[in-house]
Amino acid sequence: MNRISVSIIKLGGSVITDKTSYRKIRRENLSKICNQLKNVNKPYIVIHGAGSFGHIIAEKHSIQAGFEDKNQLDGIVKIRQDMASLSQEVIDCLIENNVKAIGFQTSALAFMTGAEVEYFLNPIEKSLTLGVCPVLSGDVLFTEEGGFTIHSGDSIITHLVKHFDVKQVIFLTDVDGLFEKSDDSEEGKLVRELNYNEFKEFKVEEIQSEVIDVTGSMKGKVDEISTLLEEVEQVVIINGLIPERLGSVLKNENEVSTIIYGKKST
Ligand code: IP8
Repeated sequence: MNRISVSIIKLGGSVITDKTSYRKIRRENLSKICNQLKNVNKPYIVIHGAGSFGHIIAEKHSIQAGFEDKNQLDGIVKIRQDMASLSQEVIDCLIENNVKAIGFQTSALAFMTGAEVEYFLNPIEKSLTLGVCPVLSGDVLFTEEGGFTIHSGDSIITHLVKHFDVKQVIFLTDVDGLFEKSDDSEEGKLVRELNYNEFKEFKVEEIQSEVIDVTGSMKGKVDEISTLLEEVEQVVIINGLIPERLGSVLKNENEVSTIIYGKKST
């Protein structure tokens, strides 16, 4: 079977929302990011994180623990409502920038049984072949055993790379890339490039953060990237608070970032 070649752009929750303030969008930054996507003429999927539209309520109602009591249902209803409005903001902004974007509700396309997430990807595949950009987000998934669980945007990517021929995954985060501890300074040093084997040995320096993230911030991301590298040619981590960097990466220009090469590129 011929797999569709595609790139994936993950808009981290911290670059499109203020994670410390419930339901607060970083509107100006979102708009600048969407502007960078204006004239991209290769197929790509946009996935966005939940930021303060998901993580705050998820933690309050212990959604990641699965169903424990009926009070949690108010939590999942609220998260779905909030995520729908965040996704709509992202989609509207993309459309304003001439991107033919259509939103897909992740929890309506996927269901979890045991550790396996089963997706119905035909609509995504068809939209890509027609030249439409699918937009998905982290979500609360229904599950066979636990009732429900949090499914992060990064986990969606891990699944999509098995189905599509993903050339490049670009993560927009609130830092310049991956940092490693250096002996001669207190601050970590930005790592510009890593190959597959170097990444396996890499110990990320977690930047301390006060914000609530039920899916595990940079450490969680590093674990997901590890899996992605089995399939993907290249993973790029950039600072999405400096949106022009996205434009440069899309044009293959040298930019402040961390580039990690996948197994197939070794
Ligand atoms: O922000 C989390 O997705 P992420 C999804 O990509 C929810 O980790 C609903 C908290």
